[in-house]
Amino acid sequence: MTARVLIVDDIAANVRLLQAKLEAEYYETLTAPNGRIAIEMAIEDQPDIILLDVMMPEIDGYEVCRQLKEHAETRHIPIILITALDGREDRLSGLEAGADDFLTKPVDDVVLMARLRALVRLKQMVDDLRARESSSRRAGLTDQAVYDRQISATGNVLILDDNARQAERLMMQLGEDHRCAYETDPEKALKIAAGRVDLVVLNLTAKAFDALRWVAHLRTHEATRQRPVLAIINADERKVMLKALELGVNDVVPRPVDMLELRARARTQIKRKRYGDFLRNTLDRSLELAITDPLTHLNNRRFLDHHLNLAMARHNRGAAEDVVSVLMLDIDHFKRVNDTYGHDAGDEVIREFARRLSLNVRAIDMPCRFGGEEFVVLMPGTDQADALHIAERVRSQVADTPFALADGHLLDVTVSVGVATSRGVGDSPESLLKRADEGVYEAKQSGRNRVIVRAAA
Ligand code: GH3
Ligand code: MG
Repeated sequence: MTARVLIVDDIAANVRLLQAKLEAEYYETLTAPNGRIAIEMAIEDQPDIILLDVMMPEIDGYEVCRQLKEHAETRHIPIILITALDGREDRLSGLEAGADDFLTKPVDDVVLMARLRALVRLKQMVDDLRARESSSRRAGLTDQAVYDRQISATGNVLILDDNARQAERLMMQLGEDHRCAYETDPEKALKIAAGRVDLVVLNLTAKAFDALRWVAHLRTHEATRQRPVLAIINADERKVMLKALELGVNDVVPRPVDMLELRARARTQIKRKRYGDFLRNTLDRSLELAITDPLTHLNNRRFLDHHLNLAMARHNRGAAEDVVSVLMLDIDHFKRVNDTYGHDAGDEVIREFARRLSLNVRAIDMPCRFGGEEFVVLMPGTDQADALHIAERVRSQVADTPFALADGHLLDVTVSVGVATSRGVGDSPESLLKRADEGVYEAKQSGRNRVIVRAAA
């Protein structure tokens, strides 16, 4: 798994050193000698990760970080700040500025690579979601205000620790920013983590249970796979730390826990999760819009095509009970409704027609708006006799009760229906729909308000 890394440092020797290390691991590198150029390059070149030195003339690393995180085009790019050893204040300022991680000088190669791998994985997930989001953004669906509210919100934090006293201390500190709960029983914690939890703070030094195994469990279950985990480790247990990162722990804090650092890291993790949630939500919404007709809330033609293809492929594989029928329905003399009562009245009739159609087909049937005043019902596992029966029921439910318009008019509406049933091997969705359409045509020709079956030729 490779990625493009932008290295930002004003000292050329530092740049070359990092560049050599990264290229040896097959990362692609870009370099910038100062903050101003780094920001330009981040916007222009869209690197996957930014390695940013704190100490630089003009604009320092914090300010670069802040600006990158404010910019819509760069805020999704993970930033690793490189600070001086023991630069506790540096690290806190960096995390406050929105940095995703930090490393201390001299940079430990193994730690650098482990952090890079973790961030590249995350970046790929975010990219994937962003690509889909951009199509909904074009459709005007995402709302910056909603986004800002979501990512700045406080979160639900679950603390798992066998040491109740430490857990209470963590609760008090994290409780300033978030809603917290703690658990000492790993089994119970797994169950809670499947619920509305934004972050798990895990004591990896716990003696009463195997914390690494617990992480492995969390990562194998669908409901908890995505939960961010912030682990508390012993500073000198480097192997455990690497194992934890490898298993999917998102971040670590060494003991004794610096509470300010913990709070800052928790905030970063929760923000990141909110961002993912936000992208997923807009994605679901745009998906729904893509297959729904806005006037009737029935599914649209795209949805029909997809499911008709699936249903016919199933029937073509040979099982007789997988037979498929379709109804094609076209409202009679609909143009007259528009011409006489106006287009809005026409819309009302279409909506009421859709409502009656939905009420009179079965749960397994899929009523869709095919276009204008034309509808198709896809009926999986339905033979011709049943399809005919349902078509007749719909026809009479439309014809027998007048449509009441909002302005008080009562309209007599009728519909012509064509019915077609799949023949198995050799039959296609196009040809099935064509036969149903021919049925509609014949119904219109022979006086409308009737159902015509197009039997297999
Ligand atoms: P027929 O019985 O032969 O089907 O006659 P018809 O008048 O129903 O058929 P025609 O195809 O001549 O006219 C359909 C009309 O439906 C034309 C179009 O303007 C109107 N229409 C299509 N979509 C909508 C819509 O969403 N709202 C409204 N109000 N009218 C629509
Ligand atoms: Mg019509």
